[in-house]
Amino acid sequence: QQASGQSSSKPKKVMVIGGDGYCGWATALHLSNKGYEVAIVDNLVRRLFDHQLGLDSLTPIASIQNRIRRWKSLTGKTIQLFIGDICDFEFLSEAFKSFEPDSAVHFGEQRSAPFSMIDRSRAVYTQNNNVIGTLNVLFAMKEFSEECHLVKLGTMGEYGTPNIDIEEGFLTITHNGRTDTLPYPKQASSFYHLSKVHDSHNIAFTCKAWGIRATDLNQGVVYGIRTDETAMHEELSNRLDYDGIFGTALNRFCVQAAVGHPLTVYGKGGQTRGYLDIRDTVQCVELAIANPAKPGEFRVFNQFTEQFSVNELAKLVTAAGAKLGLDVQTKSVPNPRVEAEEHYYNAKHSKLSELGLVPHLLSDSLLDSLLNFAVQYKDRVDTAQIMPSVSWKKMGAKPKTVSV
Ligand code: NAD
Ligand code: USQ
Repeated sequence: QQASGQSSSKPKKVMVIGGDGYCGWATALHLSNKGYEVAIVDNLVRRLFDHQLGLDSLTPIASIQNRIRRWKSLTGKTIQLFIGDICDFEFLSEAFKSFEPDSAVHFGEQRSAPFSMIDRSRAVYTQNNNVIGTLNVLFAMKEFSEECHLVKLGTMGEYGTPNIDIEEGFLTITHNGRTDTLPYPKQASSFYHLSKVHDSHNIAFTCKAWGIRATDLNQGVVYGIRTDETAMHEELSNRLDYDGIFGTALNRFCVQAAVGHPLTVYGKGGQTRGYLDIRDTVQCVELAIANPAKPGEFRVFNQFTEQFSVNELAKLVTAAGAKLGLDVQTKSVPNPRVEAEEHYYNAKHSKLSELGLVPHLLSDSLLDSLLNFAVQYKDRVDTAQIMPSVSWKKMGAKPKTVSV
């Protein structure tokens, strides 16, 4: 098992698509630190969404250029930067030809379920951006980097919440006396989550048809803020979303606790998902790169470390808050989504552990540090952004504008 980009004579080259985002920035720095030669590809559209919707990260974030300059001045390591849209095939082709990646890690998608459910145009944007972007990456690999390994961020939400155990990508079924191993059934519950299902099908097909090598990382909900590298300097700081559109469950609850807002449990709160620390996101991606899929192989890893229901998360944050002297309340909010609120959930996640993942489990100390971080930046919180504003049932074709 190759542990770092430096162990062969020439450093391995990794293209991090979406490298200015939450998971991508932490991963780009981690891989650069481990000796990989890294290039970030990003069109900065995530920063544009913030401007358009009046949102902001809890933490102040430097421009991508300043981030990369700071990294170079601290470590002497260069990260190349390609600013552009992967839906523009000419741009993507030039980036592939110029950088010649050994691996492409693809984080570069519209990743919010609520964003994809705002209105028709956001639903169409999400599926267009995600499905066409991924198709372009597959074509660029076929044309210019046939040996390149695609590490694609999928989501646990592709599986939905079936009443049987969730396997890692494939299910062996016996039907009318015959047995086959087939893709695990997909039951996504937003236009965003569905875009990932479409991506998975396109990737699986091109592995078969063209011999592409790919790993689909079905990631759970990510929490946390600091990694060893982003903690090195405030200009390397990662973003942390807490708003009702881009904020995810545990990160939101910690910020809510810090500002004295009741924790927003949607509906009955039995919604159970897989979760992982952002320090494990970067570790999992590194493991996938260091142990690539074979030509023609379509691998699926379930990338999370623990399962929690929303009620369990609320209890954990309440207890951690009490230790810091915070009086944390919880409020059941009418669920803006259409999803099961009480259900069976047992998802396998052994393949990354078999490759050597040593997880950072959600502990009291971690919750304390996340909460402390939220308290440190609480003056930056716009409490008007906390309540959910996007309804799965009420979305329509009419463009939704945001009023102040
Ligand atoms: P993010 O929105 O913070 O980052 C995505 C980045 O991709 C942004 O910098 C954006 O500008 C860029 N991007 C989007 N479309 C692009 C395009 N067409 N061309 C070039 N760049 C583009 O999201 P994130 O939280 O870092 O998530 C990264 C990936 O991981 C996504 O694919 C997401 O679906 C997946 N994921 C995230 C989580 C989570 O909890 N954050 C959980 C599971 C899976
Ligand atoms: N939830 C609440 N209260 C909140 C926020 C969320 O009860 O304030 C509930 C939601 O209803 C849902 C669950 O918590 O049942 C998770 O919601 P989320 O917003 O944390 O996560 P989700 O919308 O599923 O999306 C996030 C990322 C996405 C990624 C996905 C992984 O934004 O990119 O694909 O997590 S997974 O959930 O495994 O599909």
